[in-house]
Amino acid sequence: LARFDWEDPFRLDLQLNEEERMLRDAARAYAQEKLQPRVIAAYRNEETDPAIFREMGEMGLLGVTVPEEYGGLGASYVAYGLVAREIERVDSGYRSMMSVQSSLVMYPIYAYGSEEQRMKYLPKLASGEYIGCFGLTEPDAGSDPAGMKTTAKKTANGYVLNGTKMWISNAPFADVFVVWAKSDAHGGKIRGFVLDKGMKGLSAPKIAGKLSLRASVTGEIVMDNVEVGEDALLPNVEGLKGPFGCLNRARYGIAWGVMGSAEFCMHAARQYGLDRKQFNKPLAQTQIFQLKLANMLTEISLGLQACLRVGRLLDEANAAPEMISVIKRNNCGKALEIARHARDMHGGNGISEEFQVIRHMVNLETVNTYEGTHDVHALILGRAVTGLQAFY
Ligand code: TGC
Ligand code: FAD
Repeated sequence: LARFDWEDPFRLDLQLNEEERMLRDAARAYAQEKLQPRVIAAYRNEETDPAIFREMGEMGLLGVTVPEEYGGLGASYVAYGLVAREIERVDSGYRSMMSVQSSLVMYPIYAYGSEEQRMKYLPKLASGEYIGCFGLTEPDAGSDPAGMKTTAKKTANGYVLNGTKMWISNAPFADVFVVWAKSDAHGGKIRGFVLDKGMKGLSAPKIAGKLSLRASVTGEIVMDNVEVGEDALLPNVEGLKGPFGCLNRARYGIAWGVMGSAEFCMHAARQYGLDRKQFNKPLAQTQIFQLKLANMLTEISLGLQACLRVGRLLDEANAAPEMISVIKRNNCGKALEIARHARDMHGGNGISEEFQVIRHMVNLETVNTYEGTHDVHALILGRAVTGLQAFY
């Protein structure tokens, strides 16, 4: 009879290649040895250590899928997903830092940039010497990015940018800003621009007081007549498909990442239930506790298999955005539910920072919202099923 391993129910490990396993193990070792010891204080104090980018860069964890000639590893999307899972096992905010840098900054510069832009930015983003951020959302344009107000006006030598981006991960300490604006020289179409820290009129104030994702810094991007040359324009994409091409990859990574967070919560709840006795027996020996663990195990194993399938299709350049909506939406929703149950299963201890489940739970509220809310992904899928769009 085949042996059942509750930590790897469908033997995901056997479905990976050697390179993927090695990268997963390196990411796990880094996350557990370097990130886990600092996360509780970082979260409590709402502090983000920018040195984390250098550390991740040294480990090869930034821009995993970007070709080696630009400083990446040229590894698979499955490998990228495995990295996200290991980092988010510690904290969604740390995964956020990694996925913004990899999917939302390095990917567009690689996919839409000129050779000069690639050479200028990618190796330093891969090493973590540069920190990047991605500005799409605005105060009045979140789920509906087509409603953005940021403009790029043509000048003799380039463009002048005006507008405000809101809720931007990494922005306060970013060196490189990938921002999206409506360009008058391109018929009002959305175009991408790469801005550098220190440009006149560019600032990125921190948004303080977040009660979720506190280990990852978030800010605004304020552009007040920022003058850039023609070389700041990403030449090879026009329209919303530019930012959405990046979001496809980041959303895919999130689907893996939240499974790491859910696994942490499940494992913590299991151990707590084995250790703690009430009514003269371990909590883990009660039917309701076991039902919750069985549900967690089921959702995590199904979620991971779905990620692997979509990852393989991405690696074959055969993944439709709707597939990514299925896994981003479902895995975030299930991870949030798992974290809420794990919090409850810890009783009073569940609200303490020491047991960590409440931090995962509160983080997952953000992850369920950003990169397309749970309901926005339902509408993307509803549109695919019916052929009718229900957004407007
Ligand atoms: P729609 O008419 O559907 O499409 C406009 C154009 O875009 C193309 N397109 C896509 N291309 C590639 N991939 C996709 N997933 C695409 N989805 C759409 C589409 O083909 C079309 O192209 P063209 O050439 O015909 O012009 O656009 P819409 O305005 O109706 O969009 C509706 C909706 C709701 C689907 C979309 O706006 C949406 O997804 N909203 C959610 C916004 C969002 O996800 N924001 C994320 C901001 S970044 C972030 O949160 C980072 S947090 C990261 C972290 O810290 O980890
Ligand atoms: P809204 O769009 O106002 O949505 C509010 C509610 O209305 C939601 O429940 C939504 O599902 C619902 N809703 C909206 N439209 C419809 C509809 N048509 N039908 C039914 N219900 C609808 N953005 C970036 O560009 N870069 C980043 O790096 C980044 N990082 C972030 C980090 C954090 C910590 C957070 C919280 C957000 C970040 N975001 C970032 C922004 C994020 O992508 C947006 O918050 C998200 O897309 C939702 O937009 P919104 O907040 O404006 O909410």
